[in-house]
Amino acid sequence: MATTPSPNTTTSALDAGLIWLDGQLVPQEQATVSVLTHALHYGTSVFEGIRAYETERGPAVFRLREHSQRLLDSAKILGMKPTMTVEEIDQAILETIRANRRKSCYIRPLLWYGPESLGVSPARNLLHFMVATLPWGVYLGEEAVTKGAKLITSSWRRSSGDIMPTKSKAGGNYVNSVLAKEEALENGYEEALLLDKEGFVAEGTGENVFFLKNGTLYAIAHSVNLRGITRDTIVQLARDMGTLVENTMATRDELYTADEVFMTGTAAEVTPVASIDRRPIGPGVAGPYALAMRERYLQVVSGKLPAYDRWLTYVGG
Ligand code: PPE
Repeated sequence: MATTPSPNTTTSALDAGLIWLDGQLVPQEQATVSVLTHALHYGTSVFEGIRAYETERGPAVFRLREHSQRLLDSAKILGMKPTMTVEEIDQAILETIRANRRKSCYIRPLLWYGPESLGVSPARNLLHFMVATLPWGVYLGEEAVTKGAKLITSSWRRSSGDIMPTKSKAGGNYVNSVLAKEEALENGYEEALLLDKEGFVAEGTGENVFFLKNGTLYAIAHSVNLRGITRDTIVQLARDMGTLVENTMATRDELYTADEVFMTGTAAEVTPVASIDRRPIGPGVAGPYALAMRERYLQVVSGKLPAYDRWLTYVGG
């Protein structure tokens, strides 16, 4: 009989080191779950994506409290009842970074229903919590950052709010993103642009979208997209730089004729867009505003601009 490696013993290409699991730090190999885990069958998990950056005062987590709060909000939307406070989530994250002596990392906290019962209702399932820290570089590849990413409008629409709770970073929601991402990559693009069911631009598979036209920066308005923490950061940085910023709905053709388009997210940071549906955006290269904004963002997250120090939580040792 062919042997399939047990999912619990498969070695992972990821190097998470020590993982916080239900109140203690355990080696990655021991941080495993049952195949009867409710979340594995029904997508009943909520997660966050957070980054810590190297600064002159050691590693610092960017907008930690907002991410921990959004994790709790995501759980609330699903009707989960975590017993942890926002402070306890912050502390678990900081402790995991310290235990792994990370200088910079991507942080993935996850809350999920366990294997205590099978069936759609999670009424008898316990909530579990983990935090993993991973070394992670640029999200959409170096080339996307320097030359601009190539986007394709997805044949998959972003789920609407009456079908999926799109303001929750729920595991199940990401099937939509996985389908769109695979389709884009298989067709030779770096990222998908997802429209909502009315045809308005929603977001990327893991990023919010901005465009620049005649000196005004337009942030795609909140609808079925995630309330991005990076989006909020960029809006504030742009206003502080004297840029006029507006929230707007937009159809895909409005992006085609923008001077610049860029995407934002914890993983993607600020990623310029070179083309959408094979149409060059502006001259078809990474735009100067997006590149300047990326530079500014990287200065802020690494503690180089004291005016934004309030967004940094120093990990300490
Ligand atoms: N939209 C979606 C659908 C999304 O997943 C993210 C984050 C954003 C917008 C931007 O949100 P914020 O990080 O708060 O600015 N995507 C996370 C997961 C990426 C992944 O591949 O996994 C992230 O960037 O960490």
